[in-house]
Amino acid sequence: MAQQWRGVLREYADRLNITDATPIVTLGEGGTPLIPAPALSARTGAKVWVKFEGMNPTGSFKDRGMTMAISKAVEHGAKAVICASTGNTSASAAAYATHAGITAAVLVPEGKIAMGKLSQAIAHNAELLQVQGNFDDCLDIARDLAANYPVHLVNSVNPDRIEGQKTAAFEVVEVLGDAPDFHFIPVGNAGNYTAYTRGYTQDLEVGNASRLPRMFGFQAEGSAPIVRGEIVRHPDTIASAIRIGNPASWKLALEARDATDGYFGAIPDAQILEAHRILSAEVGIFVEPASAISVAGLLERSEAGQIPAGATVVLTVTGHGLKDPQWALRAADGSDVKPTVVPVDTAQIAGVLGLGAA
Ligand code: AN7
Repeated sequence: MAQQWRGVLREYADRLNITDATPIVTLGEGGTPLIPAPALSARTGAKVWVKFEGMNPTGSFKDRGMTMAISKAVEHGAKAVICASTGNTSASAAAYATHAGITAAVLVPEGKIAMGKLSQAIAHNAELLQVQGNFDDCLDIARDLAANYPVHLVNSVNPDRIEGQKTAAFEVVEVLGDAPDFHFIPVGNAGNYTAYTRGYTQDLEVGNASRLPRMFGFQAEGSAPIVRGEIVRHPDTIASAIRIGNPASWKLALEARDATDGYFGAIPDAQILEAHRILSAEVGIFVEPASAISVAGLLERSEAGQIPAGATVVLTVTGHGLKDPQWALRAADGSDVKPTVVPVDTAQIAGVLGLGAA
């Protein structure tokens, strides 16, 4: 019988901070596809690959960090975990906590998280509270609660999260045989940007890779504190996952940028949605808007002449399109997409489809 993928803690046990005493809480996360994207290669002249993190058990990259954070929480005897979230962390925390038989409390900004993510957290039995504030307010409160009450914090300020998330870089290096030249990634709290840099650095140190990729991170223009160099009090973007004005891993991300000759850029919402359409319609990968910013960032940097022909480029797309599917039903001009309605009639349908005569 073939053995199935065992989740990132077991697959990478020798490279992670775990011991035989760590109870492994897994839903089989990781092992996600690295997909060649000929349409993006044709547009840019680079060799473009997409790391599709929507293929994780709860539909986002958060599962890599959550298997680690919840396993460690259980190892330390935690009965309850807490997180603030723009949606994906809450869905992941809820799923892993309930699998482990402990409670997840999640704080989300009221009315500002995608329906799919809200449904997931509730389905997985989280104590979900909608806070009348933004994500940054939620994170402040979650930190406060964890510092003063018997509840374990599983936001990415918890180093176990970053530790688990670095496994995505290991997978990229295994498939390509080396690190890519460039790695493009969405940035909210900048935890994942930091995690990939750690993973690639570890691969370089042990000789699995010969170089570090240049780490290129992108924030939405209305929510771009790292690019602007100051906290954004009222962050705003349709990419709700990265609507974050005061990133938790800000300092670590700047260190990672400097270590990799990296870059942070800001992308307007209209370009995020255009990239979302290109990735869905030309590559066949459906993501949530925040994830499409990797594609938008590549197109912008390529047009700016910053991506040499033939460079190997990996784009991480962080969350599945089914979490926040409404954007596909909006056309480039902003109008609603209305699928054509037809009668039960083969000849008429053939006509509408332009199939010619039978
Ligand atoms: C799809 O769920 O912060 O820069 O609370 O859901 O590591 O924060 C989500 C972040 C990118 C940004 N893409 O990653 C949360 C949360 C998607 C995301 C990010 C998030 P970080």
